[in-house]
Amino acid sequence: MKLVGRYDSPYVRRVGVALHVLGVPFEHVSLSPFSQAAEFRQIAPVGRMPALVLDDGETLIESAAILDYLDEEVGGGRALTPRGGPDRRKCLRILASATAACDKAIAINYERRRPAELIHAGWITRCRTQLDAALCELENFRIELRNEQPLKQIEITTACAFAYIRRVEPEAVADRQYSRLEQLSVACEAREEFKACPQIVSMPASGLPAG
Ligand SMILES: N[C@@H](CCC(=O)N[C@@H](CS)C(=O)NCC(=O)O)C(=O)O
Repeated sequence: MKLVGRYDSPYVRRVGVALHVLGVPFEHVSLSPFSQAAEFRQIAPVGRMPALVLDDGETLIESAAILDYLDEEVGGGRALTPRGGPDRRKCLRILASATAACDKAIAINYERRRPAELIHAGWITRCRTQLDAALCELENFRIELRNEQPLKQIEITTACAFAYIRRVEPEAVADRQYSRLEQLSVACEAREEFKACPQIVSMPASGLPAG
């Protein structure tokens, strides 16, 4: 199994951490859909990371679909997302806030890559308002990770989102206003599964950050 994409994408990182938590062996192919677009699209023509290439050659895209596949493979007892009922709805609601926060931070990040005269300040403001709302929701979900508690998808995705936002939009999480998210992030980043999937901050030859 091959995970294609760079860990500076919160979507790739959450799949990488999940694979480690589940103990599924995989090869990490750290390709960028930006600076290595041609090579990347030979594996996943849509050109978005992550992609998961299974041993029989089937290629999955979209992190939620990949995580769903992994949960199904390992079975109900080990799945990182509850399989049904109110617990599943609550989990999916939290994941929706976390991925919304990522989507908005990414939109801001991409907007800032445009030539200065083309940057739409009003669009950035709109996305920032949505990003702040998603972060507030996440903070109010009161997600905790105690010492012996196994990592599940709620903690994985929320911590990956928080780390990404802190890197690309640091002022959105300044002043320690999200103290519970800060604590969760510290607890998650200390786990071996997170350390195995470090965010890469190096700048590829294109001058564009990869994620
Ligand atoms: N909803 C998708 C989002 C994936 C996504 O936005 N990936 C970004 C990097 S963080 C990407 O590949 N961007 C390149 C592009 O869209 O052209 C998922 O969860 O997999």
